[in-house]
Amino acid sequence: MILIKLGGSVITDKREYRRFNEEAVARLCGEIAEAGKQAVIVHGAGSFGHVLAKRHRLNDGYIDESQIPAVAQVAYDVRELSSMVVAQLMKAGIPAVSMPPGSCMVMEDRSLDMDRQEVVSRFLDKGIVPVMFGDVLMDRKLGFAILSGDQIMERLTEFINFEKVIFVSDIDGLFDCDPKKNKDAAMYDVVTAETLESIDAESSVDDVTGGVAEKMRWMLEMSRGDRECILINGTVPGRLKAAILGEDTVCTKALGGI
Ligand code: IP8
Repeated sequence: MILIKLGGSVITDKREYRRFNEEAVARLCGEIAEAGKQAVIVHGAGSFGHVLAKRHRLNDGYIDESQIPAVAQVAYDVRELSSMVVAQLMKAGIPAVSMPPGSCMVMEDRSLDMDRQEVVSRFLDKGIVPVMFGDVLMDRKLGFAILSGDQIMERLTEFINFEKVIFVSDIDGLFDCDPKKNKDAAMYDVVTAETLESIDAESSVDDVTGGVAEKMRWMLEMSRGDRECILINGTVPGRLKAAILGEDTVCTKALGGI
């Protein structure tokens, strides 16, 4: 069983409100189908979630009534996005069901309250792929808040024994500094707890490196036990399928946990 996160930067155009990257999603769903392994899919919100969530400060929780229509609009937009992702999965021959987290879960001070996953396992038992996504959730303390796809991933790994976790983004992997600003930036093929220690030592002098350390820590946390956590560039055809099948491809692999 594999856990795949389709990042918002790949499935949407982040620069434009509600712009769906249909072509990329169709290809990625085709790659998942061709690889033929059972999967749970989580996707990001991209421009279907972040634009309005930021404008109306939804992650700060309830401030005033003016935010309420935006809560409903974001919930609507990310459900539409999820339906479009599911439509592409089904076109590729994968039976899939969208499970909106905000419709069945709550948060407590931005922490997801998910104590069981019966519904996920029952879908999986019948060969149906559950699709979850970053959403706006009711929050016991804050009124409402934003749940990221990454938070769902973390919780799912506590319940299900995934052999592999794959993050599909629009970059080739993790770099030691920003590759857009520094042509000498080097990509990590493999990261372990030792790599993180060496980065941590430098992060106090470099913000970008600090950001890399954060991502690395996150990937390592997801790679406990025998599980690999892989970051790939989903804008390049073939890499997702190769990563699912365990074939050689350009990526960063986190191993061994922390
Ligand atoms: O794209 C964010 O989820 P993410 C969810 O996985 C919303 O960070 C609604 C902005």
